[in-house]
Amino acid sequence: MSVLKIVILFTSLLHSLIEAEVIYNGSSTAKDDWWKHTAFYQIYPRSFKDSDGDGLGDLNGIISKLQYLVDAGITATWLSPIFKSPGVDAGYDISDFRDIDEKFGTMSDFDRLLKAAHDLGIKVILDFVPNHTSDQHVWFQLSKNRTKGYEDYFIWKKGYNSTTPPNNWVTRFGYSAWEYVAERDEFYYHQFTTSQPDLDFRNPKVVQEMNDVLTFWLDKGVDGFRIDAIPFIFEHPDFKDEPLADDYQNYKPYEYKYLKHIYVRDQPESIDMIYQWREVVDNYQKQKGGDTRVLMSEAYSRVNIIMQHYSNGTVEGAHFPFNFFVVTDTRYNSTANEIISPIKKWLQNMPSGHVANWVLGNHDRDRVATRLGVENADGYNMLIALLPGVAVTYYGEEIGMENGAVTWEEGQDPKACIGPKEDYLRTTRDFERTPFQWDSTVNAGFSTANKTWLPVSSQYKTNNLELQSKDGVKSHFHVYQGLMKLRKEDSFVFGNLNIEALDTYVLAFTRELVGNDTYAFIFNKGNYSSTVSLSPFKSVTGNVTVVLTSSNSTRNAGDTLPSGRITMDAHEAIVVKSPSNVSV
Ligand SMILES: *[C@@H]1O[C@H](CO)[C@@H](O)[C@H](O)[C@H]1NC(C)=O
Ligand SMILES: *[C@@H]1O[C@H](CO)[C@@H](O)[C@H](O)[C@H]1NC(C)=O
Ligand SMILES: *[C@@H]1O[C@H](CO)[C@@H](O)[C@H](O)[C@H]1NC(C)=O
Ligand SMILES: *[C@@H]1O[C@H](CO)[C@@H](O)[C@H](O)[C@H]1NC(C)=O
Ligand SMILES: *[C@@H]1O[C@H](CO)[C@@H](O)[C@H](O)[C@H]1NC(C)=O
Ligand SMILES: *[C@@H]1O[C@H](CO)[C@@H](O)[C@H](O)[C@H]1NC(C)=O
Ligand SMILES: *[C@@H]1O[C@H](CO)[C@@H](O)[C@H](O)[C@H]1NC(C)=O
Ligand SMILES: *[C@@H]1O[C@H](CO)[C@@H](O)[C@H](O)[C@H]1NC(C)=O
Ligand SMILES: *[C@@H]1O[C@H](CO)[C@@H](O)[C@H](O)[C@H]1NC(C)=O
Ligand SMILES: *[C@@H]1O[C@H](CO)[C@@H](O)[C@H](O)[C@H]1NC(C)=O
Ligand SMILES: CC(=O)N[C@H]1CO[C@H](CO)[C@@H](O)[C@@H]1O
Repeated sequence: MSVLKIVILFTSLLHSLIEAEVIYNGSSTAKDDWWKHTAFYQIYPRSFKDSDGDGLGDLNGIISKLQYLVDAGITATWLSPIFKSPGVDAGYDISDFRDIDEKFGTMSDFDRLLKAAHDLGIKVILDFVPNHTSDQHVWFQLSKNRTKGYEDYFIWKKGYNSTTPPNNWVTRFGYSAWEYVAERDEFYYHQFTTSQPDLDFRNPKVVQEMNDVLTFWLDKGVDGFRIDAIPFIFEHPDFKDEPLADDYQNYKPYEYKYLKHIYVRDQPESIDMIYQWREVVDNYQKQKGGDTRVLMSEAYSRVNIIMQHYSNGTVEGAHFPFNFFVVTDTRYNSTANEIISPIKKWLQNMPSGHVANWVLGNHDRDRVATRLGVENADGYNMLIALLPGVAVTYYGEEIGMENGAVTWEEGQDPKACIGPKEDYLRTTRDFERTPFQWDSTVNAGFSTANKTWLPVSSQYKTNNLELQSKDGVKSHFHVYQGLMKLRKEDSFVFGNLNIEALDTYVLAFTRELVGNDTYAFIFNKGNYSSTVSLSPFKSVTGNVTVVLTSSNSTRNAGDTLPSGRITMDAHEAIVVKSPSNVSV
C-alpha cells in the first residue's frame, strides 16, 4: 500500500468519526409569511429588456418578460432605481422620488407592470435611495437659495474660504466630499458625486419627506423596499477631520481608502432610521391590511452592526439585511472551509427568530461566473438556493452570464469614469451590468437599437437563455429551474442545516426534517476529482438517490450512489436524497 493510500484511508477513517455540526435549527415559522422563503430576483432595468429600440431597457420591456420570471420559478423581484433622474449615477441620483424616469416609461407603465406582476403572483420591491438626491431635485434648488423651510434639507457648512472646505472628508469615488456654492457662501456635503448632495436626516422635515415617499409607493401597491447604502445616511455632527487609514501609504491622498472613515460611516443613528422605516411599513399594513411589506437593507459593515439591522432586541428593523459575507469573504480558489466560515458567521450571529439570506452577485460586484468560475456557477446557485431562508439572484446568474467587455470609451459607471483612465478596468461596475442575453439574434434579443447603452457581451451567441431553455439540454437555466422547485420541499423550508467540509475543496450540507427525506448537497469546487463519504451526516446512510446535478455532471436524476463513497468530478455539484428517517 502506498503512503498516499494510507493517508487517504486514514483521512476517511477520521472523517467517519467526525459528526457534522448542526449550525442552524430549522424554524417552524419559516413559511408563515410570504417573504421568508422567497427567491428574490434583482432586475437591473437598464439591461433587462428594451421595448422601444433606444438601446436602454424599460418598464414595458420588463412587462414583456414577466412570464419568464414565472417560468424560472421566481415569485418576487426587486428593481434597481427607475425614478426620475438626470442619470449621472445610473439612476442613483434621483430628482423626483415620486416619479418614473421617462427613459424607463411613465407612471401608467409602472401601474401596469405592478398589476401584471401581481396577476402572475410576483411581488415587486422598489429601490429606496435615501442617502442623497440629485442636485436637480427641487429640494436642493430651494435649499441652495435658502427658501424658507428648506434651508437645512442638505448638509451645508462654512469652509475656511471658498476653496478650502470645512474638513478633509472625501467621496466614495475619491476627492473632496464638499462642493462650494457661492449663493450661500457655503459648501454642501456629497458622499458620492457632486451632483448627489446628501440629505440631512438630522432634520425631522427630511425624515417626514422620506416617509411620505415610502407611503406614496405603498399606496401604489408595491410590496416593499430595498434600502440602499445604510452606512452613509448619517455623518458625525462635529464634522472633524478623519484620521489616516492604517495602510494609507498604499493609497493616494484623494482616494477613499486613504482615510479611516470613523465619522461618515456606520453612525448609530443610521440603524435607528431603519427601525423608524420599519414602523412606517408595519403601520401601513396595520391600517390598510394586505401582505407584509418587506424591507431589505443594503450595507457592507461589520457583522455586529449588520445584525442590528434586524433588531436591537426591542425594536424590529429590516426584515433582512443583505448578507454579503459569502461575496466578500470568498474567492475563486477558496477552500470549502473558507466558504463555510461566512455561512456560519451569518447563522451564528443572526438574532433568533429572524430569517437568513444568501447573495452572491449584484450590480456592484463582478459576475459570479467570472469571479468564482463559470465551471462553478451551478454549484454556487445551488448553494444559495438550498441554504435556509431567502435566496437572491442577480439577473443573468440563472444562465451563468459572465462579465461583459466594456472599454473606457463605452464606460457608463461614474465611479470609474470620474477617475483616471488607467484605473477604469479595476474600478468599473459596467462589466456586471451588460444586457441580459435572451437569444442569438442581434443584441442578444435585448434591443433592436444600433447601439445599446452598454455593449452586449460577445458571448451571447454561445450563452443565452434560448439555448439553455431547449428541451433536454443540461444547462445553468435548467439547474436553476430545478432549484426553484426543490427549495419548496419541506426539508429545505423547515429543515435543520448541518454543514461540513468533506475535502479541501468539497463542501457538503444536509437539510433534515423529521418525517421527511434528508437532502444532501455536495459541491466539489476544486479542479480535481475527490472521493468523499457522507458519513459525517448521521441521518444519511446506505444508498442515496440523485435529484439534481450541475449541468456538466455526468450523473442524472434518479441515479443511485453509495453514501459512503461518492466520487465527485472537478467542479461537480449534486443534490441527493436519503429516505425519511424518523430518528433525526
Ligand atoms: C439546536 O437545537 C438543539 C436541541 O434543542 C440544541 O442542543 C442546539 O444547540 C441547537 N443548535 C443551534 C445551532 O441553535
Ligand atoms: C429659489 O429657487 C427656486 C427653485 O429654483 C425658485 O423657484 C425660487 O424663486 C428661488 N427663490 C429665490 C428667493 O430666489
Ligand atoms: C484659502 O485658504 C487656504 C488655506 O488656508 C489658502 O491656502 C488659500 O490661499 C485660500 N484661498 C483663498 C481664495 O483665499
Ligand atoms: C432599540 O432602539 C429603540 C429605538 O431607537 C430604542 O428606543 C431602544 O431603547 C433600543 N433598545 C435597546 C435594547 O437598545
Ligand atoms: C487548481 O486549483 C488550485 C487552487 O485553487 C490552483 O492553485 C491551481 O492553479 C489550479 N490548477 C489548474 C490546472 O487549474
Ligand atoms: C488564490 O488566488 C489568489 C488570487 O487570485 C492568489 O493570490 C492565491 O495565492 C491563491 N491561493 C491558492 C492557494 O492558490
Ligand atoms: C463543461 O465541460 C466542458 C467539457 O469539459 C467544458 O468545455 C465546459 O467549459 C464546461 N462548462 C462549464 C460551465 O463548466
Ligand atoms: C441604424 O443603422 C442603420 C444603418 O447604418 C441606419 O439606416 C438606421 O437609421 C439606424 N437606426 C437607428 C435607429 O439609428
Ligand atoms: C414533513 O415535515 C412537515 C413539516 O414538519 C410535516 O408537516 C410533514 O408531515 C412531514 N412529512 C412527512 C411525510 O412526514
Ligand atoms: C446500493 O446500491 C447498490 C448498487 O445499485 C446495490 O448493489 C446495493 O444492494 C444497494 N444497497 C442497499 C443497502 O440498498
Ligand atoms: C446607500 C446608498 O444609497 N448607496 C448609494 C448611494 O449613492 C451611490 C451613488 O449614487 C450609489 O452608488 C450607492 O449605491
